[in-house]
Amino acid sequence: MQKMDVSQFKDRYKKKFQERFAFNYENATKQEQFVALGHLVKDLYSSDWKETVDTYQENKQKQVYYFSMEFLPGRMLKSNLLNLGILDVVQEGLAELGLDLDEVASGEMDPALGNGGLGRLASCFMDSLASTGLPGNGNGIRYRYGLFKQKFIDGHQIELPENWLRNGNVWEVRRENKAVTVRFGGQVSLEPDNEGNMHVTYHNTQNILAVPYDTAMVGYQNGTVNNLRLWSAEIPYGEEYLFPTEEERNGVKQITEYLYPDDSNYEGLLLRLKQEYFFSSAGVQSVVRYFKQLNLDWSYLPDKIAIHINDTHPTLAIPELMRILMDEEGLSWEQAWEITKKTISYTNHTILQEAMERWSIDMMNLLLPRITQIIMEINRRHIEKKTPLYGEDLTNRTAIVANGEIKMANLAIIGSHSINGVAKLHTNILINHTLHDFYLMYPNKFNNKTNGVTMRRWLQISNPGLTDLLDETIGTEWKTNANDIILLKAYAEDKEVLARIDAVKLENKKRFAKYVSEEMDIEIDPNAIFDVQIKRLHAYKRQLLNVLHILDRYQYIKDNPGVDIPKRVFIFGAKAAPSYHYAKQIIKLINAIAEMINNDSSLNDLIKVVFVENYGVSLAELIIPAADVSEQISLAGKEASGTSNMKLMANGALTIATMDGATVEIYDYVGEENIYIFGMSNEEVQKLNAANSYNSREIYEKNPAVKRVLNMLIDGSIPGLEDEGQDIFDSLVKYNDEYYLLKDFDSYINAHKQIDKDFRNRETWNRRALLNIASSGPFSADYTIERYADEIWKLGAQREPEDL
Ligand code: 26M
Repeated sequence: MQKMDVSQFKDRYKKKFQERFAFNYENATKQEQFVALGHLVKDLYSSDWKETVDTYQENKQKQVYYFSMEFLPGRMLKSNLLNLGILDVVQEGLAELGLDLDEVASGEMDPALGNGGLGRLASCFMDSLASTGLPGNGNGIRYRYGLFKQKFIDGHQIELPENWLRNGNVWEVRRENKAVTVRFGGQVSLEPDNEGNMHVTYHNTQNILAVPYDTAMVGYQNGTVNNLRLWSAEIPYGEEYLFPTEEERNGVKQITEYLYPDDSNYEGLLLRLKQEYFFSSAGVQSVVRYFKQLNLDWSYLPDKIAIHINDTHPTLAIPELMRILMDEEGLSWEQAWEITKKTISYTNHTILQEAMERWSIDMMNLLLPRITQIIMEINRRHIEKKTPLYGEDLTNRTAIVANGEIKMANLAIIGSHSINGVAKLHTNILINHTLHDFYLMYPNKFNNKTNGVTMRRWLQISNPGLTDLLDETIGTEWKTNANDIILLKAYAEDKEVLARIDAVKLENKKRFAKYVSEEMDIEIDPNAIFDVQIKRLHAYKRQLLNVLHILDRYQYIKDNPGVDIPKRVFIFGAKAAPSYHYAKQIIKLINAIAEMINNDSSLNDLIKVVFVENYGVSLAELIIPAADVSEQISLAGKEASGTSNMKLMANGALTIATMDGATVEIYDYVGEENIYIFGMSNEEVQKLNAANSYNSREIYEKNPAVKRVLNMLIDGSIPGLEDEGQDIFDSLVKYNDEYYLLKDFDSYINAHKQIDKDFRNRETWNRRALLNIASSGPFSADYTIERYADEIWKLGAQREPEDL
């Protein structure tokens, strides 16, 4: 891309605005100001976009297709400006035009096409693929409505539709000429032709058009612009008559209408299955169509294409690739199977049994008869081949089909060449526990790829103050080589740098405090400890343990008026799945204690509770740079990785945590003096599970602090609670506290007491913050993606026809 100076930018912007809106930018809304800028930016990368795609094809480079049901890209304006290397020019140019970049940027909708960690990871990976210059494409669904917009009414979560396309979408390009047909329902028959080859014919299928919308994924100042392809379901042109009723027409639109808002609990719903097949099939078809243009023998497909499936949601890509290779391209089962396994790889993101996808065979058979046949045959051959080698018991435990259901994880493992976990601990649990049977069969398929985050969005864009500090102390190499951030360690004793770290944090806290004051009408002191827990609401993540600490602290302050401890602001951001009753009760509880505490002047502002509404990527960018303390307090063994832990660390927050997920690796890098570890380890949890001896009521009876705090839930101390107090109390006392909160209570409280002490010593605290920032380099998604590329996708070394 050609460089552009400030005055050139101003001219182009004025012209662009005039072209699009035919009036002056000064009188426009920020949405309009954004749209004009977005189109200008798109002009700037469009030739690189085309060139990147053409180059991959001309060089016949191996490409990876990242299939994900969810993407959470966040607003793209600043990211594109940064990656194009014109963030400063545009900021300055807009300022000279009397506009503020942040204001204009807020005119963009934040596409919430994902639930949480899994979707955000997919978007970090897209950024890293482009920024490391790797040929990687996204494949997903263009949901008409994103994840619901969260409102609090009387402290309860209310879900509103999120019409993110309301003002159009400047970044996407509709590519009707690349549309494909996806078939549902009907019957299949297998008939031999004259030469005795079997032919599959379909009858009475419902044919749906999958139309791709492409979005550029701009690499960091390297000229690479990759593609994210999201599919939308439509009635095929000229076939409207086949969908005569309103209901039938709606049925088509329905497929890509909205994102399922649940990220922890699987429900076998037909529409969800339609979504999964829809984008898997469309993606595989478009990949195969591309491969055919290369004019190579089918056996080269795995040398040119890697398909990665993000959790089991796109697993139907496996039988779909089999179907196309056999039924449409005439390959034998054996040929198709070898190619499919070599092409596909799979990431597991959870060990929670309730989140494992299983589909009823009957439902699958009605919706996808041919795909079901293929899955049954994969299963039959698997059992036939493995039983003599591993015996009946082990083999049957790995069966894809059991009890009238199809187990998607089993299909994903058997039909791929690689399965990875997302943190060392998680992978070890998969190997030794959850998927041990498969490990015995396929030890070489298993590998770990610890998650990472893009430091461009999560440091450069969201924390410009810290970015400047880094540039001025250690130079700018860290921006392309995140491990260089370790150079900051040399400044651990530099009082000036430590004071600057403090000053940057304070500025970020003021920025967030301003938001809280304006949007929530709560005044918080920027000098208080900002203690942050931001993640989906789930019992295993133990937001409730955080609440118990707050209530304990509340009691302590009530008992000791005028006590001298640092002020704390407890900051929560969390959405609950709409059907997750218990999680919604916790939301109500947090809002109720916020109401109680924030309005109690006798507390002298020593505690405040801020529960932001509608937490998502944009709010994360505001909160994370302002955090002093990062809460990563899941029950050990339950959080596969976590990624907010990495973002918060890179922004200088100190972590209070159990030894779970990738937080274990944060501990390894930053060292025990610079992190607050508490609670049971995974081994201790396993032992306690096995012993079957846990008795939460006994802790309640014997530990006075626990008793006092829990009693607050049921004795009317917290105004505004209805059933929630009793239900939550019962979950902890009567139903034996499934996630062992009470067991970890004391050590959690003690860790927080240590934080109070340590925060007082500003220099020591700032040094620890510095060491956290300096140790965050290994969590750059650039490294994660390079390991995927080298070890799973083999994007570098590929077999060429002449190598044979
Ligand atoms: C499944 C079936 C039906 C409807 C929805 C789902 C579903 C959607 C999302 C299930 C799980 C989903 O996401 C799980 C997830 O986000 N897992 C998180 O992945 C992160 C990235 O690897 C990890 O850091 C988190 O620890 C893990 O909880």
